[in-house]
Amino acid sequence: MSPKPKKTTQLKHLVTRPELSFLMEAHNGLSAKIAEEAGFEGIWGSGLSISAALGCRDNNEASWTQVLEVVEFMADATNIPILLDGDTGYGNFNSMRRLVKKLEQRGVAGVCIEDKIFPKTNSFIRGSAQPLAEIDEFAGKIRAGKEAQIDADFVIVARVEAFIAGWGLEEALKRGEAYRQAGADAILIHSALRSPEEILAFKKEWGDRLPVVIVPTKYYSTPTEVFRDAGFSTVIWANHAMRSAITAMQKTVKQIYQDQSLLNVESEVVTVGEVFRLQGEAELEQAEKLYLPKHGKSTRGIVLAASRGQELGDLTKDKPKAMLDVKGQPLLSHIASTFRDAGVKDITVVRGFKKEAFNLTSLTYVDNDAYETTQEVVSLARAKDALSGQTVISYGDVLFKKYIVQELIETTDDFVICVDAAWQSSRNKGRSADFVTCSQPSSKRAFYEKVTLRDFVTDGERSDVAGEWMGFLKVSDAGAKVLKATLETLEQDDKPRFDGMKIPDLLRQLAKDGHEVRVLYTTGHWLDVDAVEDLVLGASF
Ligand code: SPV
Ligand code: MG
Repeated sequence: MSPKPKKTTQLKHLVTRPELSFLMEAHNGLSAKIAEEAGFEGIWGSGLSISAALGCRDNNEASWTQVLEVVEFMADATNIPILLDGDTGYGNFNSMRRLVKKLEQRGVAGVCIEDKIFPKTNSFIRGSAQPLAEIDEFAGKIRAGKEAQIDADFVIVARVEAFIAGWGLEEALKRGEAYRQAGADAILIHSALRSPEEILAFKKEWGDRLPVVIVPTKYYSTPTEVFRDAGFSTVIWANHAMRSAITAMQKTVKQIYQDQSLLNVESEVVTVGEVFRLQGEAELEQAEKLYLPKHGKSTRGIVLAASRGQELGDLTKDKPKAMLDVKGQPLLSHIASTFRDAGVKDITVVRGFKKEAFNLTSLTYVDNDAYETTQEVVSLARAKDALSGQTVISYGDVLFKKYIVQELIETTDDFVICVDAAWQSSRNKGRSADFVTCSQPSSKRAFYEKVTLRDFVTDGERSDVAGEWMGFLKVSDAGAKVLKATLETLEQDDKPRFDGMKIPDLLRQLAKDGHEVRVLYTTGHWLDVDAVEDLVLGASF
């Protein structure tokens, strides 16, 4: 398929081709798009409609640059040409030159100017009282416009208002001819009569000197065949998108006002889905896939929150540790929002003890109903469906800063854990914690080289301890597949062992199976909630 010609060339063709063409009024990006979707080949940027939509009169109350802004939105929203109703050109020949230049820059294919005096009044309001421009002055404006255009196909239509002002056929023809000689691409002959007699008389005398454009707003009952037979070039349906919008808006708004309810209007209006479609939402969704960084968006989160948290005594009698209040919100809610801030939106929580206490929405829940007789690995296995693509696994009782998750996401290794190198000052030092030995301790060198996990140890006093595991495991897409398969094998081969496994046991198993577990050193900025005072401390997160 050959590419569509530029908009100026399209408009020039519509106006000059022998076959009758139609321009549909639009007054903003949305109505322009609707006109295009209906099948129209071109748009009339109506001065009346644009001003009405802006809430002002068709008397150049909206400045020409404000009109320019509107018409730019229309041009951006569509692929068909726009002929702007440029009123009188908003000033003299110099204003016209600048107008043409700016319209070309903003993708508008042509402009129609009328031979009245700035500021103009709509032709249907006291038309006969409206002064017309001097012929020479107006012809000079056309010449200036034609000479200002850079694109040879930019269209300038000269609108003759002689009939509107009550000056008759002879004056209309005289003006049309002067404007033709000044270089206009077409003549728009306007009439406020209920019958087409004036425009038909004009066309008969005019012949084919230049294409003739008409606006049958007042003589709307004339069959279109009459225009076709008379050899007109273009029919402009000048204000019907704007008028139909008014009808619809008045009806809907009145109904809502009366009812104080949306019930009677919902089925009468388009869905918001249709609004999104017209706005091109689908294209944006595709583009996001192409251009947005993948890591955050496509990373899932799994939070293991099945255990009660016995160590907290009566506090966890009726709800699990993950649902205990920290600064007015459950611990889990803090965890979820940190995940989300880091770009992890799809979060699955494994519930167990008092699962009915989990009342946070927009999280996916899966259950480990055997939470009393099983350990963390079984809980993780219950979230197997969520284990696809890059995934960050954490506990439901650990608070942390978002950069920790972001750093995990940015690594490409298949298995990555976070280790706190400042474990000497950890609150967990005297408690049972998961200390690790690694391929090398945290140091400047470790920043540049890959550090891997050797083993988990419980004795924090050992000289080879490199830090404390913070409870995070990130798996890559490939890592998630390995992990899933490992969970399945473990469950099948040795169910009692499987039931008793904690995440460090699983990591050991992975290492035993020959998978490298990468270590990311950080210092602090996380909190394992194991005691009442931790809940108070958590408020600073
Ligand atoms: C417009 O649509 O703004 C026009 C056509 O200029 S008319 O309102 O008929 O004058
Ligand atoms: Mg107008």
